[in-house]
Amino acid sequence: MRDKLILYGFMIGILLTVTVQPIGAESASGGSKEFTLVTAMVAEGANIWLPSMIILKNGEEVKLKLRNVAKAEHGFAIDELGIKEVIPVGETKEITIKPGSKGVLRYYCHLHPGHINGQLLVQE
Ligand SMILES: [Cu+2]
Repeated sequence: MRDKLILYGFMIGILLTVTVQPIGAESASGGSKEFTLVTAMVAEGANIWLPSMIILKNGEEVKLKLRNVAKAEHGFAIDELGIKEVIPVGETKEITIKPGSKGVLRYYCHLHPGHINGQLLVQE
């Protein structure tokens, strides 16, 4: 009986390990990178996109899934790449980016000046 319980506990542990995927993790499917970014409020009136930093290679095509779980619509903009999206409450928007030069690009919400910026670090 005790051995069975231990076995069940072990199996549940394996299930959790396999199904829980960290937010922002790159996907291994198809060889292309994919990140999920989620809106989060870190303090009253202070919103961020999580993760707040993404590192990728120059010329690499990356899919970003922008999930807005906040109670208001938020924007997602990267000036250097000509990206300016508005994500309604509860929705997810998929965009593909392909940076053409290395450096640090900021991503931010163009709707709320108080929204804290994130950084896209593009490496050689
Ligand atoms: Cu915002």
